[in-house]
Amino acid sequence: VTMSWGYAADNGPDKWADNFPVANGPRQSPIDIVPAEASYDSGLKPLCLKYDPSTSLDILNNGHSFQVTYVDDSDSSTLTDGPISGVYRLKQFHFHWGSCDDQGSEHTVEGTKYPAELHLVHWNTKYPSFAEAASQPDGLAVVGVFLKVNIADWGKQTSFANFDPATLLPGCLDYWTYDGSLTTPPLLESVTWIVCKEPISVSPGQMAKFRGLLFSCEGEAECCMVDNYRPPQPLKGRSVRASFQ
Ligand code: 1SD
Ligand code: ZN
Repeated sequence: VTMSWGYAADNGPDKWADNFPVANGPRQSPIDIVPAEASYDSGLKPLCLKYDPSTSLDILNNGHSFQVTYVDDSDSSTLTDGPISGVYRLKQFHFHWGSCDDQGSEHTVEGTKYPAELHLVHWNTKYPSFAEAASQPDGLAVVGVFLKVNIADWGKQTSFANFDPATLLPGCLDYWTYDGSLTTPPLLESVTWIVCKEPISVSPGQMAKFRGLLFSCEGEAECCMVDNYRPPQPLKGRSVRASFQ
């Protein structure tokens, strides 16, 4: 029986290359974003995100995060423009977070870690399915949004039916973009990353709920789902572009 990947010492990011050699490939994610090294590209369009809340399907603990899945058999929830061409459909969103507020994001900004990072995963409809898109260099586009903890929002709660992912976006959609990979095995180098400059706010109570989720299955020793992030990977000569000056 081969051990499956995770975030512990014996199966975490440092071990992923044993089973997924592309872990050391030329366009791995996440990265540390150094704003001063990013080049402003006036040709980058604003992001166009059109989400239909009625297409949210389910919420699932997949053993390494929790994700909300969307119906993706038509162009009902899409990402267009920004750095990409064509139409990308929303497949799911999920989060990565830390055991404390000092860590948890995958991307970092000049070494600064945020407590959590949201990923909205989209696939290029020039391919027949998510699975086929996931292995193409222009197959996926993931919008990353940093979360910061805001004490003032403690205790705020909202309903979950018809969940509109647009409510998770920051007010300003300025972004950095670069060519990268999935941040979890199989680490496929198929992702156009779009990382929003502006974080969204989350309450301490909400972070506590993230940290109360479990990696472990029913009947196993309880193991809290925390620190489910991959650290920054080498840039290897890639350029990071900014949509803003
Ligand atoms: O971690 C997710 C993983 O759960 C899955 O959604 C994958 C896409 O198949 O994407 C990665 S990530 O690169 O968006 N973190
Ligand atoms: Zn992710």
